[in-house]
Amino acid sequence: MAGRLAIAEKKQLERYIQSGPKNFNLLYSFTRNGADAAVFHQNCDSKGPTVTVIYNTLGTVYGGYSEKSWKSEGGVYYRDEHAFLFQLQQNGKNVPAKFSVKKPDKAIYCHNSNGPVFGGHDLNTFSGVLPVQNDQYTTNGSFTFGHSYDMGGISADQFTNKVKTVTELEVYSVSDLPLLPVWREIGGWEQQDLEELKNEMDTWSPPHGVGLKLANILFLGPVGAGKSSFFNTIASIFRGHVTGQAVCGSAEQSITSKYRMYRVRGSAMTKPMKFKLCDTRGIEENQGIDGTELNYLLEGNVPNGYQFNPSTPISPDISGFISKPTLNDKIHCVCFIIDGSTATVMSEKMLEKIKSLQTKVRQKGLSQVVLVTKIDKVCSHVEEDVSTVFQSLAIQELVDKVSGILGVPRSNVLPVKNYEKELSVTNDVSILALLSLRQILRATEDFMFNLLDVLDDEKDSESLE
Ligand SMILES: Nc1nc2c(ncn2[C@@H]2O[C@H](COP(=O)(O)OP(=O)(O)OP(=O)(O)O)[C@@H](O)[C@H]2O)c(=O)[nH]1
Ligand SMILES: [Mg+2]
Repeated sequence: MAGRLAIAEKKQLERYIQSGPKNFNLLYSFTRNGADAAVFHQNCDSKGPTVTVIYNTLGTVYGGYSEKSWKSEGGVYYRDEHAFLFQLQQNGKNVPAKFSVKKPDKAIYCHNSNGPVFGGHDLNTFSGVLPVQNDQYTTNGSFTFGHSYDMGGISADQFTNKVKTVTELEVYSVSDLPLLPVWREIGGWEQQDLEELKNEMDTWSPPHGVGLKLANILFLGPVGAGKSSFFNTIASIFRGHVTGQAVCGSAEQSITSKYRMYRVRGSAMTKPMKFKLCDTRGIEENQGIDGTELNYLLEGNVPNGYQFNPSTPISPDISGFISKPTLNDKIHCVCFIIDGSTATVMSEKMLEKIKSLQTKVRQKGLSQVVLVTKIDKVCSHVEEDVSTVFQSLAIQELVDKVSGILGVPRSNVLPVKNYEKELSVTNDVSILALLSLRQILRATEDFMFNLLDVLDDEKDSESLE
């Protein structure tokens, strides 16, 4: 069981702990092990640095960190200059705050009949065994915030909403996150590797004989996943500087409102490459592209520049509807784009919607790949240095999970970091994006080779007649 702490919250705690990327391993939780101080000690004693996280019934998340081990004592304080209390959420909103220890001699208090206790006693979580009712625990602890920790003017009431009912208490051990041996081999991260990849994309064309001038690749994915940013990333690589040709941003509803079949080229003077990247409006739980609309997109009925309209779904009545699309108008590969920092906590409804779109894509015999974006938000190693991506345990686990959730082979689940805040292009970001594009084009070729087989079979049977 992974615990409730979200990826972004772990990263926030990592920043507070301040000594590089961390691994959080769940040792104990109320819901898994029961609210019992003896079990807390069995699971958490002598485990080194830990973080305790409390989730109250009003959506406030708070707790404490200490690098000193918990112990079953009769009541002993341990010194820790690096201990702190923290708040991550207040009433369901992200309000992160760190409260450093001011009396390090009293950083934590170990008693065999108590759960985690910070300070003397700023945060005394619980003692003995707590009953559970309707999945809630009423703690018997106490709060004397400000005694051993500097609360910066925050009152105990603000910290805890004055309630002692909690839905969960978790204790994670915290350790340095090492880099793994490379788990996915790629060429390299040098300028020469980048040039080779660029050249491969530049000279790519549909297989001879299939009757296609270029490939159409459709981007599909939830609002804000990074679809438009991925196009911008690819365009930036070939232009040599970061461009914002496709409008991106963050909003509850899709920023992209038009269907755009983008070409990629080095400059206005150079020839475009032989594929188009087709950007769509984001998928939402209750609106956005559905099965019928996807069908029109896949069949090539929708004109470039079509203005998506949530209240009027795509139909043959829309302006510019292509009623007799040729093979060159159709989509040849679908690329699902998913936000890596929220992929594992996607709502059931969103997941159902994506799966139903995937089924449609499979029924058409089209290839599909999954791009997992925002990997800089998933692993601090990657945030610092993108070329560590295939040595990151967090990214490896993410790829495995997304592959399982969406039923796509791991080789077609591709981690990417888009250009978003950068002003200039870098080899590592560009190479990772082009590796994904290469895999997308290979998947596109798979579909085209299948088409070629059909065409050849037809020719053979004609020649026999
Ligand atoms: N940190 C980080 N941010 C990213 C990444 N990719 C995209 N973003 C940010 O995520 C936000 C949404 O990106 P968009 O490209 O507009 O997402 P979209 O999928 O096109 O969204 P809609 O058009 O609204 O459906 C923007 O603020 C981007 O800057 C990434 O790899 N890392
Ligand atoms: Mg967009």
